[in-house]
Amino acid sequence: MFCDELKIKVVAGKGGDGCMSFRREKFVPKGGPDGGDGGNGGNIIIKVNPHLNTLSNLANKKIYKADQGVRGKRKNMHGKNAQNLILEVPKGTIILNEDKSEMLADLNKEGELFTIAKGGKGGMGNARFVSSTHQVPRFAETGEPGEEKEIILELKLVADVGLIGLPSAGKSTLISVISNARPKIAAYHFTTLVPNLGVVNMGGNDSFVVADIPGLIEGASKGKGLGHQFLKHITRTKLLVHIIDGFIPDTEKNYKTIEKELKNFSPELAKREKIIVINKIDLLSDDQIKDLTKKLKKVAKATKIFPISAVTKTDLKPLLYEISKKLIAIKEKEAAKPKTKPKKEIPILRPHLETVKFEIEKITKKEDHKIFRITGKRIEQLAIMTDIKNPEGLERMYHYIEKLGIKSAVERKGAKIGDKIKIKEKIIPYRK
Ligand SMILES: Nc1nc2c(ncn2[C@@H]2O[C@H](COP(=O)(O)OP(=O)(O)OP(=O)(O)O)[C@@H](O)[C@H]2O)c(=O)[nH]1
Ligand SMILES: [Mg+2]
Repeated sequence: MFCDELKIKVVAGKGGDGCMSFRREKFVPKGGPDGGDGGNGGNIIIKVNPHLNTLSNLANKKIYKADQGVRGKRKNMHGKNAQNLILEVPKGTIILNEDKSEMLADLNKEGELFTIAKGGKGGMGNARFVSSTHQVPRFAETGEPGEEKEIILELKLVADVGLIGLPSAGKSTLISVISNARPKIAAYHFTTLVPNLGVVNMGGNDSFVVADIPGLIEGASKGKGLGHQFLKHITRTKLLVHIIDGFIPDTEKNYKTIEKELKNFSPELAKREKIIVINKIDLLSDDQIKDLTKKLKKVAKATKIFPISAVTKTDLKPLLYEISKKLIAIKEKEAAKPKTKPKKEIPILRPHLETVKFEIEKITKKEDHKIFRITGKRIEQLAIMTDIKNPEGLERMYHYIEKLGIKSAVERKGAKIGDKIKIKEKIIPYRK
């Protein structure tokens, strides 16, 4: 299956809850707190796999969830961090937000990693809350939820093979019979107006992407016809396949026309490896095919020519095998070239949480019972991870409300007893 756009939901793992427990040993009547921390939830990471050509390996699921961190345990045992969930995509994948208004990543390099959803932090166990003034904390944090978002993956296909030729040579017909592309085909020139891309599956992991561009004519490199605007699309291809209509006269001249246009457009492109194909052999006699093959070998200085019929699907296999073989050889040659410093995979670090930033918004106008909504990464995270029904949890929130400067900030806005502070879904009465 071919797939170049996909909408998925990614849900990173929740952090494991911290544990609340007290040492219980024989002959020790009152042991100290020994609840361990929960493990971090798994991140969701997108990774470029250079062997993939489509997004179809991710198309069978709508939601991808990473595992949760394991809960902390007694005896100060830390819960295990969850494994990251790695989603593999082809090179040239871009990641967009749900409504495509923002591009989140543009993945072009082999092995490139991008953390799309961060796992939640594990909650701290009660052993962590011991202080000189607080010897027996009866409170542990809950694990932080993992990030979740809807995203769109889009594949900007980079073609391996470019089909070139005069108008009506049969380029679109060929791509329609060898790949998943279904372009318009017709008996008039310039049927193809924009490039078509198709993936040819050779079985197993072997596949390649073919680009069919509008026909080229004499003067194309100077802007005649349509093809020249699209020649740039094939400058990144590894291999060109020149399709020649065997049924029309002047085969050699037609061949040279295209060669000249390529050279004029880019001498470098003209030197690209090429396979020459004579199409429409269903309309030719064996002698005519032989004769054309001979002529083309000479003019193109080629050792092999591939006579085919795209319409009757005659002799397509040898052509496809040759393309695949050449591509493999080209890729191997490229891989053997000394690379500029091998890149190590970048380890994913938990980003440092922002410290003191928060914002206040008065959300009720009533003078008697004002509600101040507080937003800010750190304070929201604390609110999510703290059970305020637990009196010690509530005390902890008051501690941070004061420490992060929220208390004095709401006071400056006229906070009085009876007013409330809302952080995420939690409502905490203001106190002096
Ligand atoms: N008899 C025969 N006709 C073919 C063959 N391949 C293509 N054609 C016909 O040739 C005409 C042009 O085919 P297209 O595939 O649209 O040609 P194209 O090279 O994409 O043309 P442009 O998009 O205009 O550049 C159509 O009428 C096809 O049916 C073939 O192998 N044999
Ligand atoms: Mg076409």
